[in-house]
This record gives sequence, structure tokens and C-alpha cells, in this order.
Amino acid sequence: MTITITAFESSPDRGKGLARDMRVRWALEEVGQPYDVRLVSFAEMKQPAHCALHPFGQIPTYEEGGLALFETGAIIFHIADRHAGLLPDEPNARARAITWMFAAVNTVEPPILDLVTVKLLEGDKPWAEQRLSLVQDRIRARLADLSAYLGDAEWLDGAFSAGDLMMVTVLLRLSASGLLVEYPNLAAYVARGEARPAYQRAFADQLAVFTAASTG
Ligand code: GTB
Repeated sequence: MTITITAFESSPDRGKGLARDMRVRWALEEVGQPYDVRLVSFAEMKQPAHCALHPFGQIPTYEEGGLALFETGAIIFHIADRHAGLLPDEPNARARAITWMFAAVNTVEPPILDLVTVKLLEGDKPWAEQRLSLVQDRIRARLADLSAYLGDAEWLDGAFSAGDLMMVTVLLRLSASGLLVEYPNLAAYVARGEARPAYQRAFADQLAVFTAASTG
């Protein structure tokens, strides 16, 4: 069955892998599933046709036969559950990998999104500098704990899993902040994720959207 995902027609990051369709592309590459991409403009995202797929008018969405999904956590879990390669077979190891997926989006990502908000949307507020410092400290607290947990391990729980895929994509949002490099083992962990051939293919495909739009 054909898989179709949606992505930004014109991503603000110029196709540098930060928009969340990157997670879905990467997961599909890891499990070897081909997929189509339907590009949507910011205006189209808010139209009824797209909102029928995504109640919040966002990307990415995922369609496969009669199934339509939104939320990257749910999409990655669906892909990992249906195809070999992203979740261990052993039940307890599988449950732990799923736990890391939730930890990435529920515990590590929220303060990172606050950083994006304070920098991009609240920078002109009189309290922005104080809030920035509080948010940075909250991120550091999460990174310190994650760094201590990971230690010298290659991945969070044995072999690479959907938990690592989610965590790496969450941490990648920090690349420009200077915070990730304060934790060398986490920076190396993210670099290991980026070095995976499946990540490289997904990144190239996302970048190609921007390149085609700017040269076309
Ligand atoms: N919780 C949802 C999920 O995980 O699927 C969040 C989905 C989401 O935030 N989608 C964003 C979106 O559609 C795109 S990824 N935004 C448009 C809107 O809400 O109107 C967030 C994103 C956007 C841009 C960059 N960038 O350019 O660097 C990075 C990340």
C-alpha cells in the first residue's frame, strides 16, 4: 500500500532537517518503506482538506490505504510496530524502547520547544532575557540527566531503536543553541544518528524539496 506523508512546501529552515517530517522520512528509510510526499503551503495546511487529516492544521501527516495519522510520536510508533528494524522483538526491550520515544517527546522536547518560542516569538518582550536563562537551565537539567544515563553507550538501550530516532531528532533542534556541545557524549550520540545511512537519505530528500523550489 502506498504511504504518503505531508511536508512543508517551503520550510523555514530551508530543508535542513528540522521540520518534523524528517522524523517520519528517517523512520521510513530505516525500515525500507518507499513513500510519497505531498507538499503543502502554510495556507493549505489550514484548509478543511488538510485539517481533515490533521486537526491542528500541521505537518506531517501519514496516509496508508484507509489509515490517516498525525503526531510524529504516533506515526513513528505505527511504522516501527508494523515493520522490522526500529523496535526489538523481545517484549521488555520493546517496552523500554517505546518508553524512550515518550521520554523524547514528553520530557526532553518541551523545554527545547520553549527555547524556540522565547527566541523566535518572545524576543521583543521585556522579560525575554530572564525567561531565556530559565529555559536554558531547564534544558541543561534534562541534558545533564540524559548525558549521565547514556554514559559511554552508543544508543539508549542496546541496539538503535525508534527511541533513539525520536531522541536524536529532538536534540537536533539544539544544534544552533550551543547547549548540546556542553555534553560531548550527547553531541556524539546525535552525530551517530546523523551518520546513519537512512538519516542521510531522509536528509537529502528533505533538502531536495528546498533546492527544487529555489531553482525551479
Ligand atoms: N506534536 C506535533 C508532531 O510531533 O507531529 C507537532 C507538529 C508540528 O509542530 N508541526 C509543525 C507545523 O506544522 C512543523 S514541525 N507548523 C505549522 C503550524 O503549526 O502552523 C515544527 C518545525 C517547524 C519549522 C522548523 N524550522 O524551520 O526550523 C522546525 C520545526
